[in-house]
Amino acid sequence: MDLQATVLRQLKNRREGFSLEQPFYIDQDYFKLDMETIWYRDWLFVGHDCEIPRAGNYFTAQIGDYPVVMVRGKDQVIRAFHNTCRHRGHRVCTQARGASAKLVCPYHQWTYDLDGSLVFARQMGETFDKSEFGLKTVHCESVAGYIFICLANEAPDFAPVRASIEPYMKPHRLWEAKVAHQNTIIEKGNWKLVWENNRECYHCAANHPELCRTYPEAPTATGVQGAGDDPFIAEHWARCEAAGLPSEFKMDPTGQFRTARMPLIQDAESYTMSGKPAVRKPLSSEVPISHIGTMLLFHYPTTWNHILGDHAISFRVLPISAEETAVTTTWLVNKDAVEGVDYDLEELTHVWNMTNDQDRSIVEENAFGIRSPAYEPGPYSVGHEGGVMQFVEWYTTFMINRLQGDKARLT
Ligand code: 3BY
Ligand code: FES
Ligand code: FE
Repeated sequence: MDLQATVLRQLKNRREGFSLEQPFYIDQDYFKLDMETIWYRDWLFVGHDCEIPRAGNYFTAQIGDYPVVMVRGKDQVIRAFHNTCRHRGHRVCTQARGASAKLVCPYHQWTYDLDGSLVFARQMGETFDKSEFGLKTVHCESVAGYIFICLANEAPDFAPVRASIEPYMKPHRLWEAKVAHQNTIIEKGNWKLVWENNRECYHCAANHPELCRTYPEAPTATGVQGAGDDPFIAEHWARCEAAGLPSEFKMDPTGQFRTARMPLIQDAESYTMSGKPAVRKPLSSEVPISHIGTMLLFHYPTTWNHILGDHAISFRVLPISAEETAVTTTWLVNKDAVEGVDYDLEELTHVWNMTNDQDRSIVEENAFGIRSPAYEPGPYSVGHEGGVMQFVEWYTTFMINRLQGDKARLT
């Protein structure tokens, strides 16, 4: 039986409000289908402009089977390329990041300009035409300090993403921030389990003592109902919007991305144990007030974010296999903030390092239980897990639309 037809049937007959069936979380072929249908075709957040502040700075990423490299050109434009040499395919950039006037393949030193064009290939004969062998480009867009790429030949329209993210993110000036810290953890669970766990705070009180000092566990903060009837959130939005900071909950009609500025608990300003700012210099000079809470930005399938007054934290999800996912966390601060003077790195990173580790353990135990032949889809809490239901709904609809579209094209 053809896999696509099976998956389509399972998704269409899915019991609404329930978790997915087992193979969606553990099966290699289902994973491959996720990669081909979502990851190789849609926009993915890969990193920040400020990770490559100067011409020749680059960083690499592995998206399923595709090694890619993002590089800032002499014209300051950020471009993305397939990181596979046009000679015999060696990875051109073998490090996680670096700086170089040209990109030189270590195998036989074919040399590419920062715009991807091949400028040097030793002794390839008179008739060799360098212009035919530039690095293959990957669609690349930078918005308010966030770099998105798309591996498809034809990328979906990026304009709606830009229009939604830009006004919310711009006041925070993240394109000129500084990376204070970055780490990557591997969670032994399917990428959808990482997301499902992230999309609810039903688990927070019992699992995240550090985060719960400042982040509200109420579903209004994490879910998709916006302010609900919470006057505290409505007041927060009114105050922030009056100060020129777009804040109201806004979700794209497809459900793929959304923004909202949520208040933290009581007087908390930052994700520290005390709730006080971890960084003495505010993140952005364009934010005129304090106590702005956390700007939440979600874009499926790669990123969730918290932007605070004193720092920002981005999270990048990249699947490794059916049961392994890499989560990269980046802490951004004002570019002039000095470690040890304006902030203490341990204080800045403590809460989310703890929270990430707790979430990793949850995801891994969840994956363990799902591997059991006794597992069957279970019901989400409507009150607390609306965000998870929305994620699964997005996944299901997206897969059905794409798989049906592909079928229509083939017949
Ligand atoms: O990163 C987050 O925002 C989510 C929300 C609640 C739990 N989790 C850590
Ligand atoms: Fe890159 Fe030979 S494979 S130079
Ligand atoms: Fe959590």
